[in-house]
Amino acid sequence: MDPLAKPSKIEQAKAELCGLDLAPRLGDLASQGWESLDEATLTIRLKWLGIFFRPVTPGRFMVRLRLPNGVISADQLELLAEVIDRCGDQGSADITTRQNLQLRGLLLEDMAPLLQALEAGGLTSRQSGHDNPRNITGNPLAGIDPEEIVDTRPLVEVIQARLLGPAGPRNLPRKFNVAVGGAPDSFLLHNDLAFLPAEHNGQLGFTVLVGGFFSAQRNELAVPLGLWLRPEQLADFTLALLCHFERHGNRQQRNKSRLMYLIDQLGIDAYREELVEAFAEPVHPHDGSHLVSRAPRSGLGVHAQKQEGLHWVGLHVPMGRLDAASMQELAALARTYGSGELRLTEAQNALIVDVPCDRIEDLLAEPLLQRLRPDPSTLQAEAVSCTGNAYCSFALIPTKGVAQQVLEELEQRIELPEAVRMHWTGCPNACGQPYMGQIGLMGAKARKDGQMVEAAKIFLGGSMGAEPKLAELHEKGVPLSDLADVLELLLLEQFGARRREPAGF
Ligand code: SRM
Ligand code: SF4
Repeated sequence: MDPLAKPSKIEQAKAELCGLDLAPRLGDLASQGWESLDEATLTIRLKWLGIFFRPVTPGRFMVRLRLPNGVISADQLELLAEVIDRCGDQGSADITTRQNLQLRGLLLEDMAPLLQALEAGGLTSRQSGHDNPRNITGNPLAGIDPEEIVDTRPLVEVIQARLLGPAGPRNLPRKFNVAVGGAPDSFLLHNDLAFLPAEHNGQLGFTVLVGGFFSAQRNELAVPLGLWLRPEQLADFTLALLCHFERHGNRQQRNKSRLMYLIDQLGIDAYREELVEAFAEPVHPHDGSHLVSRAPRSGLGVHAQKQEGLHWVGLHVPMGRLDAASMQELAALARTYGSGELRLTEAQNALIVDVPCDRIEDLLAEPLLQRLRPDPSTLQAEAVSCTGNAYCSFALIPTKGVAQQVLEELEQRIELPEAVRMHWTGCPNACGQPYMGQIGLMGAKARKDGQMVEAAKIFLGGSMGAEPKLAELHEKGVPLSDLADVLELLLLEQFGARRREPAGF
């Protein structure tokens, strides 16, 4: 990195004014009207407050929350349902691939009251976008999981509090993903910083992995840093690592600014030494071995919790998209049948927790469960999809719509014995984590009959199991009109699918 090189335009905008300082001015900005805002405020700074300008729906903003560990209460879900309900037809919400929620259809004048309402409801959207530490993920079953190694909720909460607190970073060189594992199926290697449960001298703590990320340029799984930490050290260590990244990360080339590039530049040993010095607490060297050994459970259906007599009921949310009415109903069900708490998963589904045995049957008979099914088809069960071109200007295809349509078409044609993890994403930014799918699909363009048409690249072989592996390119551009046929063949030949008998046979 050339220290004399001029900082990028984005860096200049961030240095001029931190988006967090816009919070008290949101009312004024709204009275000016979004059209009069300068580009840096509209497209960069507002993201420090979790507010996203959507060029595809100008004037209708998206708000990305933070839901540490994917935990949300019925009251909070209801509050969010009311917010999008007020947006009429434009209002909706998406469960994201980081156990989180995004609200759509909001006006700039909604923002000041919304941020106040979020705070009053114990929620925040702060620093959820752009060059900030993103929603911190953990075991979606934390605290109720019979297979739990360690409850990730308090750890995730303390890390979030430290990062958003007064000493937390305000101007990172790039986005930053942190995750804490707590079960044998906590796959987290796509994060910049992942803590995986590990033993050291008979004591349970965490081994540290660094540098995982996906991008249009490069995709990497996190690598062992060679350190072991006690649980109570995670938050301060994360802060020290982020402060180091804030000082030393690349601010000249945005496409080389994720943490892995800094690790490449310093070398993992020198990087570790610098962190150990910055952290200034005793840490232990570690070989990186850990207690995570298999791909994440879907969590769908009825499962016994570790608390005797209680169950969680995992509901499939098609493509992670919710409307206000479904959110209200979901909140009401969580209150009526459970303890009033829900969990969101990276697979974009929702779990109702703490349901006593004698309430399960009634819950399963609720009309909402015909749409948000505990037992979706094996094709739908593990499908994940990014936003797509309905709201995202990077998208090359309408991801959620295409995914839903193709899967429904395939359901008519084939039977699949076991769920196949299909990850759909609209462009090479890979928000839908296509490299983690057994099948990954990515929006693309291809030529068909002499015309450029919407298409999908197909990736195969991603594994989140004991030997994690990123999926590799299999087809570089299948026109969307041929996609169901191509996937049908793939599922028949490689995933044990069988053709359905024609109707009336
Ligand atoms: Fe993402 C940018 C949506 C998870 C990699 N991502 C975007 C933007 C903000 C682009 C934009 O301004 O339109 C998308 C907003 C669209 C919208 O209106 O919803 C967007 N990303 C999403 C979400 C909503 C996809 C989803 O449907 O679930 C996910 C929100 C997570 C959250 O709650 O915070 C989301 N994005 C991811 C992930 C997956 C993950 O975190 O596990 C990745 C890959 C992992 C990673 O970051 O290393 C991801 N998003 C990107 C990138 C490429 C980053 C890079 O280093 O180049 C971009 C583009 C960028 O940052 O320049 C991007
Ligand atoms: Fe948008 Fe591309 Fe991310 Fe999909 S993968 S949400 S299209 S940036």
